Amino acid sequence: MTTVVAVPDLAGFPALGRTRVMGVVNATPDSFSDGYPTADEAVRHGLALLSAGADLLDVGGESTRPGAQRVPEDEELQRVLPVVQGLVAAGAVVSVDTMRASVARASVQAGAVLVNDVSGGLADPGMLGVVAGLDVAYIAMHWRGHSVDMQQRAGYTDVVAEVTAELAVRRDAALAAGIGADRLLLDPGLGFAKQGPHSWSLLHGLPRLASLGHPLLVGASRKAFLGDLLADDAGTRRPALERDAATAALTVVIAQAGAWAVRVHDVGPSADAVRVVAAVQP
Ligand code: PMM
Repeated sequence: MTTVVAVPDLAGFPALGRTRVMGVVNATPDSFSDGYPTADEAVRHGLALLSAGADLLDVGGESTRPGAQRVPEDEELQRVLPVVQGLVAAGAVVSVDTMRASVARASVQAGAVLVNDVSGGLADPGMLGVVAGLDVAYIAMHWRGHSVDMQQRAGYTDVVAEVTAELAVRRDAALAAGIGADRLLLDPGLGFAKQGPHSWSLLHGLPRLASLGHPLLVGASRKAFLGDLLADDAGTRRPALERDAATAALTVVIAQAGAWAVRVHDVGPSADAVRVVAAVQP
């Protein structure tokens, strides 16, 4: 049987002895699998994810699906802030999914306790310093460029070694900017400048990424590599909304590797899965 690795702690979050489940709240009209364009709809969806067992909610106002164009800053703020405020008021632990320091700052002022930056501080030169000053947890994801052309950057000789090395550079930048080592999470960025085989290799290589010494967050939910794996006999990709069982299966794999959190759209099955994995521990 696979050995289950202990889940590392993160300052400001009580130890649960299991992988956490982060529910995705896309306050967007154009994310790849869902999206809640009004604040009311997004808050309602977040509350449903909490009822389904989410430990925390990740609110984003800018789609990062392959090919996506950037959203103007004021629009991102308008999308995200009322949702962060509504969910914080309802007692949720809220993370903000943004590449912009201004959105991170405003969201933390509205009660968010985690900044999820898919660019690992590369998109906005002000991000790392702002987060350091806010004294909240920070997720640095592996990223090679904006979504509009990121898949052209999916060239690797040894994807696990290269992603580990590139994340080590982002870790060093975050620490140098003053983000506490016990506040920093790392994320391999499945599907971001990655072809399907790269994402599978990274899932296999999670222990190597964990050797960087920081808790890991992994977002596999509904991603294209699952659609390819589950394609029908004619080769048609399984649609995004029909990838949730495979996502839950991956939650088991990711939790067994000792990740701090999985980021998922369909929370219930993953909330069960992380508890099952924890119960199997010796
Ligand atoms: N994936 C998406 C968005 N944000 N953040 C982190 N840290 N890791 C991810 O893998 C990740 C992310 C894309 O999914 P979505 O468009 O459904 O939110």
